[in-house]
Amino acid sequence: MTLDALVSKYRFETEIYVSRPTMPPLERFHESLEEIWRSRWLTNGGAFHQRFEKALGVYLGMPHVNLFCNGTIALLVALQALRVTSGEVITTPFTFPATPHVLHWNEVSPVFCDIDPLSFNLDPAKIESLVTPKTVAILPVHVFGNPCDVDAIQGIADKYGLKVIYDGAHAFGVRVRGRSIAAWGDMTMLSFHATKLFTTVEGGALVSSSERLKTRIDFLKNFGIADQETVVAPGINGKMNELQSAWGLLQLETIEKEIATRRELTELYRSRLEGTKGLTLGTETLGVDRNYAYFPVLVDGKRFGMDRDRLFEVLKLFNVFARKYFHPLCSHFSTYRSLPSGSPDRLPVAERVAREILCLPIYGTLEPEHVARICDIVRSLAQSSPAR
Ligand code: T4K
Repeated sequence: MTLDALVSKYRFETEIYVSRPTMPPLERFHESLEEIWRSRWLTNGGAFHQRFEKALGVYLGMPHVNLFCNGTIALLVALQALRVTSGEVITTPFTFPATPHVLHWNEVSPVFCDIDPLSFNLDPAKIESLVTPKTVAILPVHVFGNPCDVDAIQGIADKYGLKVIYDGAHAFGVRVRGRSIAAWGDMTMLSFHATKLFTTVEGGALVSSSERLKTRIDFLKNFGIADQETVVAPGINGKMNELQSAWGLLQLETIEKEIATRRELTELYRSRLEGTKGLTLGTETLGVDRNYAYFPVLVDGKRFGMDRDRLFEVLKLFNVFARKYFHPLCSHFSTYRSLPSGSPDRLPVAERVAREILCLPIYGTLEPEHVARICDIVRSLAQSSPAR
């Protein structure tokens, strides 16, 4: 079949995006808004903020949570709280720009480390050779919600006395051996951006097991203010407001259903795409409760019949807007290009994954028939490699 014939057979009427936010029931949010209107309390640790922070800690099974206006500011503050403000930090180039940028803003030099070809996370076997006397911390990312090798990373951190701050922007609700993913490392950042599995429109959190850190972060995210006449640290404004917190409380009621729905969609994708020549699908890891936040595939252009960039463009003709998370690598950005650790020959796996990765649409309101149709499109393109 020609590409035109395939397009007229399978094209979606409306755009299918990589992600769509889960909205709370409007009438329930309206009730929260009425409460906010009555109280006229909009931010600065109001009643909804207090309730959400507590409820989130209970959901995660973690004692200390600090809510934030977004994940990036949360990560920025995490480094300040742990006094990671000079030297070098080992991190991944296969991530969203926020990860290395918070290091840059804290005057820390990122040292890029290559990734594992299956999990797309920092390869622990390659971390140790990058440790120098200047190294102060490791900043790994649980990419697409796949847990990093937390035991190996902690082993290296303990050996060299390094802090570990996890960028868990994608990892909401993930559990490893029955415990929240946020139980590992000195601190974990979660993002609640609109495109995330769990959202508060914009928003984020820091999660730790330390009461001392929780208190310090509470100061740092509120200008360092201890009381009306005392400022104890050079803080910033990182506060989550009451509307976001009310939204978050409602999201907690539906998050398990959202994860279950995405799991079903993931299984459908897998059953329909398994065995497609040139496509590599992710795998399940023993002992991990996943969150199914993303559905990434690797496209081997030669075997599939067209490369990732062509597939990305052709899918748009069908109204399917997949995303190349994360291409280009952060090590290619002008700010980091001159770093020796960012040289492509030192990051062969990350370079290949960034060339081949494609995230297909997944979200709770995506219909199973839509997933089936996306799979039909991808399989037809693979089989026929049609010319227009
Ligand atoms: N670390 C990592 C590893 C991250 O991935 C991120 C954020 C962060 C740190 C920083 O956390 P935050 O400071 O953001 O809390 C999106 C998000 O903006 C970003 O939060 C996220 N990672 C990244 C993976 O994805 P874009 O540039 O792809 O967003 P955008 O606007 O193109 O949205 C993607 C699709 O989602 C759209 O095509 C349609 C749909 N969409 C989007 C929005 C904003 C909606 O349906 N509704 C919406 O309101 O970055």
